[in-house]
Amino acid sequence: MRFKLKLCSAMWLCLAASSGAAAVRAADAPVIASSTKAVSWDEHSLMINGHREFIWSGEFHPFRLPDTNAWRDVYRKMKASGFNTVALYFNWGYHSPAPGAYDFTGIRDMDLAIRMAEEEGLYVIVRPGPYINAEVSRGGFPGYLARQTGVARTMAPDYLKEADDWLTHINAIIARHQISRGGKVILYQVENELFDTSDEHRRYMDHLIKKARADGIDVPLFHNSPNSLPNWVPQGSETYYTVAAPGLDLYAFDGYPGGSCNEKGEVGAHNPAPNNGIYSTTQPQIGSLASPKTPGFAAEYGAGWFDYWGSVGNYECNAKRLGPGYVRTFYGANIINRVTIHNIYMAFGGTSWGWMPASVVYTSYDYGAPISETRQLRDKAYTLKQLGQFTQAAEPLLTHMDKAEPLYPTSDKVKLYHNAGPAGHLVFAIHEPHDGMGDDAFKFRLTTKAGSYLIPQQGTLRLKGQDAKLLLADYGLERQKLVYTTSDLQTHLQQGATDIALLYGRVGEDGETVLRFKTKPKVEVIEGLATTVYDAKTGDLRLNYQHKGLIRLRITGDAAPLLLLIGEDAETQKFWRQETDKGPVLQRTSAIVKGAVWDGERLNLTGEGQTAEAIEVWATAKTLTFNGTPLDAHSTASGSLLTSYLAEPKAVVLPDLMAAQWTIRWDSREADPAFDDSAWRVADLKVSAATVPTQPPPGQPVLAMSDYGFHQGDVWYRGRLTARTTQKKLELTYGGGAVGLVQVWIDGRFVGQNELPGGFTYPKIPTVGKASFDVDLKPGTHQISVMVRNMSHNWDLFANEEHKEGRGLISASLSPDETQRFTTPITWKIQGQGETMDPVRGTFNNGGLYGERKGWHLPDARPDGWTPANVTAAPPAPGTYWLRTAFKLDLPKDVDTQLALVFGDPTQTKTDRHTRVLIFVNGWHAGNYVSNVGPQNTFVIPPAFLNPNGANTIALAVTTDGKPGNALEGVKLVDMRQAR
Ligand code: IPT
Repeated sequence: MRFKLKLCSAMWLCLAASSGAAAVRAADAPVIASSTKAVSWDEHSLMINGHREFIWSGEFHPFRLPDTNAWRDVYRKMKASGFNTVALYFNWGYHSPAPGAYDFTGIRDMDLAIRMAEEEGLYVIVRPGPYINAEVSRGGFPGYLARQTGVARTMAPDYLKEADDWLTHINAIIARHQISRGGKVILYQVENELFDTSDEHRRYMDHLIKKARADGIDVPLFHNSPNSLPNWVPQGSETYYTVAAPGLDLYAFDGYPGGSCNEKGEVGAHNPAPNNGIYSTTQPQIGSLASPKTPGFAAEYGAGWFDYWGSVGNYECNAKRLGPGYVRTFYGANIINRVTIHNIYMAFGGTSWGWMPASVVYTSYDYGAPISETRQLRDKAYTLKQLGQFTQAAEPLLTHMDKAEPLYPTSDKVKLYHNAGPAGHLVFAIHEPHDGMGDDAFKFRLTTKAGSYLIPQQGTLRLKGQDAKLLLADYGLERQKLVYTTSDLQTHLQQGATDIALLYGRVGEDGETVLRFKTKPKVEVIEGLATTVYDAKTGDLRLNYQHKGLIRLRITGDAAPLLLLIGEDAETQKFWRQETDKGPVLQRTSAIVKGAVWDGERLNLTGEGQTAEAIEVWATAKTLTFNGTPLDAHSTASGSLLTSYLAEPKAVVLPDLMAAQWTIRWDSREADPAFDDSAWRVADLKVSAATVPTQPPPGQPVLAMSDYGFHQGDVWYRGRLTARTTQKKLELTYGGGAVGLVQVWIDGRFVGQNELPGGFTYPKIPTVGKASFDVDLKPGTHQISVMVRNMSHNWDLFANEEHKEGRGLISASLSPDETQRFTTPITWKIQGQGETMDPVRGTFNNGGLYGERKGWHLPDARPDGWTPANVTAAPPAPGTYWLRTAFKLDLPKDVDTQLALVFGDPTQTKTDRHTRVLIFVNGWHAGNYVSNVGPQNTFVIPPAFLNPNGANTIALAVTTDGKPGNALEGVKLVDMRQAR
């Protein structure tokens, strides 16, 4: 059967796929014994070494942060924000420039990427492909696959040979980090979003599953079904709708139901949060219902969205659309739907530097994620922290609960979901419909072992705007009995004799919390306002309050004394929690606390602050330090230590690049008829491995760059021809990706250029262009030079070989005029960036510009041949010229200073200048600027690209048609973020 995607958000996916295959029953392949005991599961949750765990994960791509120190910063910020797991894609093409050649050193050290996550206390979900999509060029395939005739992601022998080689390499690294061998890798993803479930793809999946097992992968295997489709479930769970993959252990789905901002940069109407598990009512059923014996598992759940060339710059907007309200409603819905393995995409997006980005995106992959490209925590990171701490504190309940009696709110604008398990009850309150934005007050009757209540008994319980609440009842709050609360729980812990609990709610909203005591407890209000009523008959202590500031109560009853902290969001979002050798510790500060380690009685905190910050610490410590600085603390009535930390980031003095000495050097030498191309490869292939639309026309040689082993950036062609009659028309077909460019010279004269537009890829924007030039070639021999800027290769989302669409020239026809189509034969030579790589910076760093081939981008490029320049002066000629400057930095030590390069006016997303720049910082290709397309003109420089205390170089390869109006705008070095 075939079914259309019904569940898609308002995105390009809706246009896309339908399942191609019949539902499969038994498969031909034998079932392979699944995981070792280290990771087991049932329908409720994963169990790690027998212990139920709520997997609260975020996605991170080490290849988008070419700075191994910064990896640790991201991991620590993730941990601090409440994540207990990181999911990592590995990008095959990033490691392998040529068949059989692999590099896992330096920034490509994936053993280190996993090891660091382990050191920071995160579980690891690995996603090695071979195909990953991820908005990277060719979806992670190496360039050389574009030379293969076998169809990728099938059993084609040429493809499988290389795919297996990749897996052998990456699996060896993964295998030794598995939890079964003392590491923290708990789950392994096979392939990525294989929409089509044809027999061929099932054989391919089966092959990959067996390959993983043969390589020693013993943790559970899963596949991420696109768009919540119920495909690729474990064998035995297949239904009329679903396709099984024998040997897969878990079913997982991907979903981006939150949508994205519109083309005008407006947040737009919110989508309703779907039920992705036990409350799903859609057919086919998704989430835990598609696979009733495995835990609900969101392998990717939107935490932002990518942005495209020519947009209005939507990252900040997407961060807002998928902001705190989205986090509470959509992720909250997942929690009540028992999605207990929850990975958000992305936790930190990063930078698609060099030629890494796929055609659908530009350099910044900020994604509107909770951790921005500058490694700043956005608002929603703090909402995620509240939820993350909750999933860990309430883990026994969340990982073992089932649907309980339906609840009926007094308002039909509110919907309540009710789960219960051995550890208590969970009520999820959300608007009805789920995208409701009203101000809806409600009450509801809840009956648990602890009694039957009309909630709230006093004050108002409401949902206002995009909001949802996760409410607990009949719940063991450490040594206390919680009857119910209309506040959300953030965390609870024990410190010696004392229990501490942290509750929160929207500012100004009423809250009601009922605790149970045998005898009347003593209630001290340390700070804030709360009323208490004790009912000796029931033993209920009812607290009523407004969520405003931070209320502090000490309640001393028959169990341990309880410090109850109840705050508005902004207050409880300042709380950080770490697990230490001596149990959990808690801090309250607007600085970020990333770690807490004991040294005897001294607690050493690490983190980062941006201003002077108060720090309040709950720990049985005598003394405190923060980043090594001793803190002068005094104890408070709340049983905490209060101190302050002077973050005091020193003002950074950055060089004014516009006042610096620049030099210039001409690049496009290949345009000169006298240029020596004797060493270049003759373009003489007859058949291209490129997909059909980009085959050369009959009689012409293959020109597509990949067939000659050139894979990214700029590629040059030099042709020779003899015209019998006057030639009037030159027509070129070229593959450039979104925003691609072709420039043409004949006999040394510039003929013109053609640019492909930016835009959103689905519905598809052109990635192959046609350019037509009027020429006037008299009979005789001529020389023609063509430069194609290949902005990137397509992905292969639908496994249809799109990644092989040709790049560079596809065809070139020179004819006497429009009507006479006889084409003068041209013999071509080609030159570009081959299947080699800069041993440090990698294969995506460079294309094939003359200057790149000669190393002009490198910091040690020789000064001869460069002359003094004015950066904003008119371009010397059509083509490419280089601008270079050297500057010194003296950044303060132990301050994390994040710099960026800004072109022109950062408040404008595009200009009318047709100016393009390849940006090199100390030889590292930091990004691509296209002034007339935009939106990006601020380029975050990964810290490791810079020498913070010493000499640095910037080299800009500027490409224009030579018109004075297309001169480069100014360029500045700016400080984006400082923390110490
Ligand atoms: C899903 C991919 O698995 C992931 O690699 C990335 O491309 C993400 O989308 C979008 O950023 S594909 C899914 C949306 C069909």
